[in-house]
Amino acid sequence: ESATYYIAVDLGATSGRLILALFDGEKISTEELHRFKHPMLPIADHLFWNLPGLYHEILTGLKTAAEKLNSLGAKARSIGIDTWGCDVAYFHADGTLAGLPYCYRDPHTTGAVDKFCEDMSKETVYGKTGIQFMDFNTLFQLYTIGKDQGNALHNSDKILFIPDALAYMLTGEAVTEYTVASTSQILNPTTGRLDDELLARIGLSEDRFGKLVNPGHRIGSLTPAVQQLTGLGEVPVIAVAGHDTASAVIGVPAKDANFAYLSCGTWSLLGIETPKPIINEKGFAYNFTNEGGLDGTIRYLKNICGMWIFERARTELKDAPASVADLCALYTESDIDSTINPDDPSFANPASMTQAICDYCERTGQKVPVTVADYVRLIFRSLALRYKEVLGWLRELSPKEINTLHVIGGGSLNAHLMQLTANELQMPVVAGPTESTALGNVLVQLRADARVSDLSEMRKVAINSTETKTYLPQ
Ligand code: LRH
Repeated sequence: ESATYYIAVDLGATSGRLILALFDGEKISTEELHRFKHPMLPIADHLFWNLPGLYHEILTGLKTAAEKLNSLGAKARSIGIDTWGCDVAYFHADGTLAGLPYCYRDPHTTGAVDKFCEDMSKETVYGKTGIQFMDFNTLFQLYTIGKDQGNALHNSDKILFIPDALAYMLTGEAVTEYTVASTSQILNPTTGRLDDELLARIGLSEDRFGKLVNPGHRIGSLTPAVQQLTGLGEVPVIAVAGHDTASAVIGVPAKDANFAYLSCGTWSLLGIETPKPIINEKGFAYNFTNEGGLDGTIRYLKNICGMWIFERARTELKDAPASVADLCALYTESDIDSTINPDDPSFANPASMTQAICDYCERTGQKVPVTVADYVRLIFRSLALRYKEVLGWLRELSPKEINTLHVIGGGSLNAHLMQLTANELQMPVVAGPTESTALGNVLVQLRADARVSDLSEMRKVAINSTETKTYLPQ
């Protein structure tokens, strides 16, 4: 069969990219067409996302895609968008934006879980949603801003998750894609629907959201204005697994079911894929989450604060090598034994990350890092130790045996972290692909285009499309 092209828009919390993918019937090859940073914007004492700016970057990338495709004499079969989870955008009935989306790192939700749960117990909320408690979950964001009057939430017609918001701007069609809705803590994974009682608690009803759709749904075509501006023509936008972590898990090049994954980017998401939700007391106590995946699968996982700490710290370290590889190589030049708990709230968004690390070490009676190498070693060791702890819990909770860890995302390139992780976990670590999120995005588009069938066939394509590196425990 002939080769077909797809466009993946993949937005992480610090940078975004547009990828042109070619499927030859066996494997996907990708080319990055556009990459951009998108910092959080401090406005009026809050942190916001520049959604119009993101939209503009997407249009720029789509234009580049059109030029590239024209030069190849080819057309794109579809476009898919995935982004980080939990945040939402507000729209007026006429399709215009009602204010900027709050960024999940805005501290306005600090303490929101406890406040919300004064009226509905944590057990009840967990029983309904199976979602780990984090103050920034959509439920608590909407609860927090709902208490103030006169803001975008109250003044708007529709509430859309970020991937759906961008698809809406491109097509004029409003949907709520299931995987991104699943991480909001408003959706019930057993019924697969938004929970009426939780919605009532935040004074909202289902009709404020888009129509709930599954990954693979055709949202609509680019609007005539977007077609003209980009030169792309009438290309459909497909609801892929809009939550980036869901797309990343689809892209895991796994040969059998007995694997855990670690999606290693700004966050480290460590978990397994299960056929149905696991909602029990132990999972509640360990604060594990049941997010939705493809075809009713569940991503049973835990959020670990990941490369965020490293990325933030490196911008503050004088004399730090500019290249990540050179920076990581410093690992062996320190022998500091201090470690931090990456999930300590003090690392969520401190004014200075290096200061927060030093304060933590002092508080816990450990040696304070001094050199750049100290920071590198301290951060990597702390992450590997946390992975070990969380994997131990996962093994207690998992209905299946876990014998391999697949690490996907940018962090999989970090050889020291991968080897440390294999050593701590005493398990083989299969690293790669780095762009599994974009791969998962494209795989769902392939299926919507009837070029692959089920998840196991999609994983075969993922294997064909990926080079991995295996780290054995030492
Ligand atoms: C990773 C991620 C994660 C969410 C967080 C807000 O990018 O989507 O799954 O919990 O961002």
